[in-house]
Amino acid sequence: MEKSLVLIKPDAVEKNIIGKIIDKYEENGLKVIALRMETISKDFACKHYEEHIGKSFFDPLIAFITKGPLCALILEGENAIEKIREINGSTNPEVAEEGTIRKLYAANNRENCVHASDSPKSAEREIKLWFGNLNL
Ligand code: 3AN
Repeated sequence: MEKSLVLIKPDAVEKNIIGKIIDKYEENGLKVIALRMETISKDFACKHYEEHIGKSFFDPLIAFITKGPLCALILEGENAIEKIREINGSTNPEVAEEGTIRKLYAANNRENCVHASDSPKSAEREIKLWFGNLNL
């Protein structure tokens, strides 16, 4: 069984679609094993997105991800990391596959509703960052 860190970003919380998004994961056999909701600080957001420091979209990304409450979840399942990224769809909703979360609900490539770990290494780092206090 594999674990991945998922964020339901502030745009999705604002749109009242937390339930619809979690439903997509659950109906694809993924299990929610941890969940928290909060508005994160800029410092914490920079740690989460540290691989993007220096990129042109970094500052607006930090402003966006800290603008209101988000949900952080750990999902578990077979092949969870790849499966979740398929369910989420491409970063840019215009090119995302039909039926994916981003195709259905995302406004653009910044306000794109969800984040998910992109590799086992980033899943380990992100789970420790967000849920390091849990004994999983
Ligand atoms: P993904 O979340 O699809 O793995 P990353 O890791 O390349 O995408 O980018 C992290 C986040 O940065 C994206 N989810 C999105 O919110 C934002 N982002 C990525 N590329 C752009 C871009 N070209 N313009 C604006 N925001 C972007």
